[in-house]
Amino acid sequence: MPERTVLITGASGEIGQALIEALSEDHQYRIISLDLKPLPGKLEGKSTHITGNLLDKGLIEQLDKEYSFNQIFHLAAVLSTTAEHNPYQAHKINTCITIDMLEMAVRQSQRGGKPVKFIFPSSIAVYGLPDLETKIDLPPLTENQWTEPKTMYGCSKLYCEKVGTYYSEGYQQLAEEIPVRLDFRAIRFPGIVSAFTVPSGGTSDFGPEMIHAAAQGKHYECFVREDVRIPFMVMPDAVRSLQMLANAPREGLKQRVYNVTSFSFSAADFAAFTKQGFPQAEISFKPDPPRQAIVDSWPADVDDSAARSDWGWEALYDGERACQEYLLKNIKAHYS
Ligand code: AKB
Repeated sequence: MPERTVLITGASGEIGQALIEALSEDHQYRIISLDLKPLPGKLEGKSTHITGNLLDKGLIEQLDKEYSFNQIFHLAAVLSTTAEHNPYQAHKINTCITIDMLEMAVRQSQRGGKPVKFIFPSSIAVYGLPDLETKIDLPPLTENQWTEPKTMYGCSKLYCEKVGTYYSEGYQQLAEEIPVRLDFRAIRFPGIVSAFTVPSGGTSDFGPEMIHAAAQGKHYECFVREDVRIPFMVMPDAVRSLQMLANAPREGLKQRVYNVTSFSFSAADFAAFTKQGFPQAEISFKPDPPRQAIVDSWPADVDDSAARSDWGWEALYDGERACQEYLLKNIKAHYS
């Protein structure tokens, strides 16, 4: 009998699908998933899926009435490139929906007399470096350095980190009796690479796009320079980090927002690994200046020592293992 009811929004996206797979292996969870799109057939039976738009407030009210959640993984968002094409819509999806979800979670915390855990995927897009020279000279960034985002996506992630922290620590602070609040926990992800799905609308997508194109025998024109470097992580580590943070005892957590990382790769590193697995791969580089500028404003590496010391985080896949044992093998099988 499941003991915990978990809500996953944005469930049909890359992380959502992988998280449903992982959580459904552990039978203590009853999973409610939600997305604009249905889930792919392979996930059938693993969750109770609701197809709907969270901009429709009636939907959040209905969720609130029908379920009592112990944990909410609020993954629904538009990524950085898509957000730049329609910043106002991105604001509504990335921030207005998040605050409505926080409102529901705090109501549920108060009703149940216990904090609902609200797990939020943030991003390296909250950082914003002024120029390439600064980026090249910097050591890995901690959570509080250079949080000067250059994109609507980065602004909205940073705002949600702050407002989620507020709902956990300051909400109704003037009330006579401090109410039960929620328990917000955020992970700042680097670019994520999955062997089974291709991201859409991100600016770190050049890595996964390159490998998936090669596996399908397609030419790939990379939209950033060969030397550009940012941190990455493969999907199994990303999902593990969400589960680890969600399960970490509250007393050990000294902050609410944590960096996690695994390996730092340049576009040229991705191309070299792709060619090891697919020697016929055709890769060319034609930087798109606005997207290049976004990636140049993100750090080459981040410092995840707080996650390591507070909740025992450690990536299982470094760059070599990620490519050899996870990406190349699974991508080949996936497209064969
Ligand atoms: C994006 O490129 O928008 C995302 C991210 C770095 O958060 N993958």
